[in-house]
Amino acid sequence: MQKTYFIADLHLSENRPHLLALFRQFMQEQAPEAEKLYILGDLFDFWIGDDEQSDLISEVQQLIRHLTEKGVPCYFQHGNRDFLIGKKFANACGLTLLPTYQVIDLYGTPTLLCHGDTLCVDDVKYQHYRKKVHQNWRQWLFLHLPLKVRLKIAEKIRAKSRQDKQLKSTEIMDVNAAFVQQIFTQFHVTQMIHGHTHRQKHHEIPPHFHRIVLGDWGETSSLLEVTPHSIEFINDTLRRKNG
Ligand code: LP5
Ligand code: MN
Repeated sequence: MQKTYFIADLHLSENRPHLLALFRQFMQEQAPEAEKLYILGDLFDFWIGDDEQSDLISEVQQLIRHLTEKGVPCYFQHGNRDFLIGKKFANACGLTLLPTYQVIDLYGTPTLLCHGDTLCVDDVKYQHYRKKVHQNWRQWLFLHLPLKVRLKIAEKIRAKSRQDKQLKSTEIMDVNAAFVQQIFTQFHVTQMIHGHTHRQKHHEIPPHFHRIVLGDWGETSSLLEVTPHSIEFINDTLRRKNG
């Protein structure tokens, strides 16, 4: 059967092996049946450069490589936590990097894909921070620092983000409806798929717009399965293997 999977916000980290187990299950059991897999950002909890190595990173790389070698193309958009994933990592697993906004033909429906953080324009503090960390010269400097220093800086940013988030309302951290409309118009689409806000839902916006929000991964996975005839969320738990 023709199907395409979309996932985002797995936030894989060494501290949460359950998430890696869910990802492994998905990549081995479901993803091989798809025509394409789109990862819309925040695959990792944070990323400080393609030169970092860990068992987690090697396994994720291997899982993606096995999929792409089987002939299932795999596409990646950067999230706000792993925007530093670069060509070295992508090439090692056969991943195609996409720009911040990408329009695809999804079984006849032009569909805009993005991580979702850029739609949250009311979160002024975040957008200001985002602009800075996306400057090429800043990223170049950061990536030339020793790994240990980069890790320290990332931890500082994470701590500050956690602290700031406690003071922000859920509305501020959600997408801005007017901005979403602007994006629909700008890209000439009536359908978009994004993650980031973790609020898994298919919003039908009159008269004919669809905004499909991917969920984050936790106790369960969060997949969006699209076929020529259906759009469905799937939330799987870890299936225990016998033996
Ligand atoms: O990710 P989530 O959902 O928890 O929160 C996001 C926004 N926060 C972030 C930060 C990431 O979580 C952590 C990223 C680690 C990156 C590592 C690489 C660093 C590379 C630097 C290259 C130059 O994205 C959060 C949003 C929320 O989504 C909802 O949309 O609100 O945004 C913030 O909280 C941002 C803060 O308000 C402002 C942060 C300023 C940080 C200043 C750092 C000072 C320390 C510098 C030390 C040298
Ligand atoms: Mn995110």
